[in-house]
Amino acid sequence: MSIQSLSAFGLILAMLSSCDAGSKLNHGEVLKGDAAYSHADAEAALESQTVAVPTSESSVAEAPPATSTPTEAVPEEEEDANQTALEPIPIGGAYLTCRYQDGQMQGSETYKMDCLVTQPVEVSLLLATVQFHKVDPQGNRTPLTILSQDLLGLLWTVEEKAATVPHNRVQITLSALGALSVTLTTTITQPLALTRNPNFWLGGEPSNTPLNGVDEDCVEYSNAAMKISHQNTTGIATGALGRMNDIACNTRYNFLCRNLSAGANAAKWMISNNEGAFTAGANACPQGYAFGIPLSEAEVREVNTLVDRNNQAMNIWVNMSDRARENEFVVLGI
Ligand SMILES: [Ca+2]
Ligand SMILES: [Ca+2]
Repeated sequence: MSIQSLSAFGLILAMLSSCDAGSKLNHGEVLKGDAAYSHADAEAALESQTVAVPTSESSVAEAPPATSTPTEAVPEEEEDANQTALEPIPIGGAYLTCRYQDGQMQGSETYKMDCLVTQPVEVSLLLATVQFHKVDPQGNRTPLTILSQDLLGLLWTVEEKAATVPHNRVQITLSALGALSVTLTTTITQPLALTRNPNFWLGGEPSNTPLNGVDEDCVEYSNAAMKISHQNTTGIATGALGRMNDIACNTRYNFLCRNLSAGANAAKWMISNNEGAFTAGANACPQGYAFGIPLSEAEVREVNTLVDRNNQAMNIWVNMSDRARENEFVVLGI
């Protein structure tokens, strides 16, 4: 059978037959904005990219961390003699990569990412139903909106609401004939970089004012009393919602924690009991919560209400920094 003429049904059969039923594959590569690839990228992303090929949509499985290199994972007969360093590595099955679009404004209600399904053969998806989901750490799935799709390039632009941005797993489910389906899961490895929204920052911030040679690369969040103190100290007024300031990452604060389950009975936001430097945020929050940051205007109002319960001037850490690249503030996924 000609692989190039496979329908969506054939694609799914091809996927399922490319591995033992119920088995788990580990593949990975980085989706570049210009669709260029390299072996180095693929190997760098390998540990965090997973592909799960369940036997039905209701039995989505998560692959374990990769333990082999892409080269080792390639069956001999599927290696492509024409492959170059700029092409995806053929690995015997499809896999998903997603990347947030650049230049998105902090405080947007929705955020966009580009997702690519990569596979070593050209197939048609014209008959398939396609669904995208964001997956939280408990496995709860929230559907994403498909804004555009390129079925020949297997490239989709999808959109999510701000509340699911902290979750960094994305799934695509391809279904055909109402029966067979394949779900591919990926973990977003590139953080969401945001265009700074001045309404969310204290007046004159971020300033990156180095102290003793240490840059200000992590973001503190002020309550109302601290905001007034900042205004009095600097003489620069702050807008109604502005609470953020960049400060040295080794400062010690408590952490903002976000509830990981949408719709849970527990509070959506809380402040950690323990304090620490910014890098301690990954382990600072109790079970069911993770180091977070308000992403929409509505969430900023929620967090302002939380921190303003304390009448004493105080700051807490929120999960944003420009440590990797000066003045590029990014949100790390959970
Ligand atoms: Ca900085
Ligand atoms: Ca500052």
